[in-house]
Amino acid sequence: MRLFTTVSALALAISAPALAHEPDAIRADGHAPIGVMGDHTHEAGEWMFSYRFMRMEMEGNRIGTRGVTPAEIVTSVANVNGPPATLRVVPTDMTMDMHMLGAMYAPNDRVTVMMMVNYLQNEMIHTTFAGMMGASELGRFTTRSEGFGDVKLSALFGVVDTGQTRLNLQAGLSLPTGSTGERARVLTPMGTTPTLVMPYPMQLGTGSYDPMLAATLTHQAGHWTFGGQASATLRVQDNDSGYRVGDVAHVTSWAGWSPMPSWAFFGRLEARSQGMTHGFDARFAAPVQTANPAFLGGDTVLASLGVNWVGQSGALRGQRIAAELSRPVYQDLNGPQMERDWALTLGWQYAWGGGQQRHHN
Ligand SMILES: [Cu+2]
Repeated sequence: MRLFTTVSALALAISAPALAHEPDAIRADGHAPIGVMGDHTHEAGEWMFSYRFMRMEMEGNRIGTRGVTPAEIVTSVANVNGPPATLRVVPTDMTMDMHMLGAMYAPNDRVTVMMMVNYLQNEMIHTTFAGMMGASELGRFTTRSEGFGDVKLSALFGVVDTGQTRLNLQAGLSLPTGSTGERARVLTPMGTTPTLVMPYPMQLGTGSYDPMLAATLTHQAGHWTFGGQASATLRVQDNDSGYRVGDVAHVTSWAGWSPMPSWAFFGRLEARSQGMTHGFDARFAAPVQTANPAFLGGDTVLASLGVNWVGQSGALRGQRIAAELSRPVYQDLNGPQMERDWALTLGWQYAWGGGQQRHHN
């Protein structure tokens, strides 16, 4: 009985409407974990500027759900660009750094427009195997690509907003501003080092106008917040290089706990499915898996932990800082393909203008 009383008192203390006593408080859980885009809208006249940095590490390879070694790849996987009959070069590590600048503006309470500009830095480490067959290592080399990616424009429509429950729909377009012709020096199985156009994963853009659609539902209940988002990016046209990157379907859901308005802690699951690349770019003629359009895409499930902080007073009021770390829990890849290891996203967001920052409460 005493335990029950204690638990009740504790529950009451936790669920006490502390937030209601601070009508001016800005809630950290008013935004989704930083890895989610387009989760919230703004009120008429409000602007938001954001910067996100994401580092993603990939290490090792798999075919489907099974890990494969470089030696196994170069002795068993056919080279569609042959001869040689099998692949001779294997990527082993990749680091992707993405700097994302975002701007949001709400011309009215119903519509928020959003623009995102990415600057990408990719690095891929490869092992080259000597000659036309066998698994004798010749050497290693690293390729790099860097530059602006595809600019994304979209509009968010607030469909439901009860204060606690919100639903928004997003429609957008990814513009082909990122290069599809990045080159790098490689080490061939014959020991030569020509400069070639790099295969699909090292290019900075898709080369096509890609429509994007999303729906996001969030619900706040006391110190808890729940959210879910489903989105799709469609590749509806071949690019000038003769190929079309696979469509992406994506769902994610999260739960957040906010012990006080300034802080929110999140757990999130994310599933992503990408189709194979269609068509073929004849410039990518190397005996490496990344030059085969059938070895792109697959299904991935990620689990993430995140934290949001928002300043309440003075110059820090409305400044948001957030971090999210993700690890894959399931990967079924059209492979051989490099597998994800971990990703870290850091972000800063600031909104101003408008009225009482209704959507940031
Ligand atoms: Cu915003």
